[in-house]
Amino acid sequence: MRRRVGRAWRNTVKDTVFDAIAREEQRQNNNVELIASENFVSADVLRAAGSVLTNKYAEGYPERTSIEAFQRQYPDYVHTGSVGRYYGGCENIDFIELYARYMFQKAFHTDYHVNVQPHSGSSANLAAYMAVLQPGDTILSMSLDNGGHLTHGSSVNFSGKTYKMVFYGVDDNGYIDYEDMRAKALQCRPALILAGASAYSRIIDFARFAAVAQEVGAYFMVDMAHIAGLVAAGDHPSPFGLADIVTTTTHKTLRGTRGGLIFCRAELARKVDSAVFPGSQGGGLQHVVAAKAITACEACTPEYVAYIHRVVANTRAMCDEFIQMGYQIVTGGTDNHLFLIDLSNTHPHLSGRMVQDELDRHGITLNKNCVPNEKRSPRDASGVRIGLAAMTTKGWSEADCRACARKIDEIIRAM
Ligand code: DSN
Repeated sequence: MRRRVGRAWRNTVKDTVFDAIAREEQRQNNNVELIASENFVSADVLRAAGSVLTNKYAEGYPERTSIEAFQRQYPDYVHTGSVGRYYGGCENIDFIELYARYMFQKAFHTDYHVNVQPHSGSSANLAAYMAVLQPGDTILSMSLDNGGHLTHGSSVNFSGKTYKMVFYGVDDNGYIDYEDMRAKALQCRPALILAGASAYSRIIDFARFAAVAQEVGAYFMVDMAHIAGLVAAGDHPSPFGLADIVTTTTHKTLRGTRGGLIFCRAELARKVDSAVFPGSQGGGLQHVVAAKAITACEACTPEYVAYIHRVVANTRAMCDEFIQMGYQIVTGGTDNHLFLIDLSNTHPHLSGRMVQDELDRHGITLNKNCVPNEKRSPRDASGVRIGLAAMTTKGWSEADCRACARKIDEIIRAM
């Protein structure tokens, strides 16, 4: 009897979690999701992420015997980087990890070395810096309030605490100020120049960054987390061939499991591998690595490429509707999957946070965002960021996006 009570209690406790998961599933099904960094994964990605691979420890990298077996099946696979696991029983894990690498090379049309183990984008950036920099070295990156990312040198993040940061930003029109970036590079002689952003709606000119990096003798790193899907689909110029290191998450436009990746030139492969393990992580999350492999397979399909084309078209359509209604858009438009509405001139009585909260009450989810020359605190912000990757996965058309813009305007006008 006591045992049954115990089991019942345990089930009630578990149900508390499963009930909350069910509620979140319902929220995701019912809400309009406009957060530019979110997406909805396929059933196959979920299946791999929820698989028994979570039971396996696999510190290290595929064994030589596994690599040879893999190459017999996939003769065009060229192995780079570290070799050898610290645990037995890794033959299936090895195959999946090698397949993930192989398929990501195909997805991005690159022969760069791929490390598929970073647990997140932050972990990927941490390991990428560790691979080529010493504490105190200078990084030149885009400032957070101009669209950069926390791990690109924010003073409250490990990056800003470990390295000396110099920032470039955007010009008066909201575009990256390449001249300013070059001037700062010549002045501070950084060890690494970083391109990439989490709130920038225009094409990033990687070739221009690479030229400056070469001029000052710096490593060139690209964090393509937001635009990875567009790079894979050919809707944004590729950083491969220009950057020494490319990091990304796998869960934004790439539409995969939550996680990170590092690509690098072959000569940096061992440095990058050892910065991930044992440098900054222990055992890989091998169920997540399997889900990444599925993500890579999906990114290689014509259906995925067509999806990304629709994301770009949908984003333009919604942005255009806002412009026609008189909203101020940073840079005046978008080339990718997101855009930023600047409320500071058109709606000075509203903060981004107020708009975010009011839209939440109407089942529309987005996030407040700082705008260039921000006057409010980041907690309030003067803008909102809108992305269409998730709703395009749900099947939205350009007409749906325009209708949603009008609905948002109706809600904002009533505030
Ligand atoms: N937090 C993510 C975003 O929303 O862009 C970046 O890591």
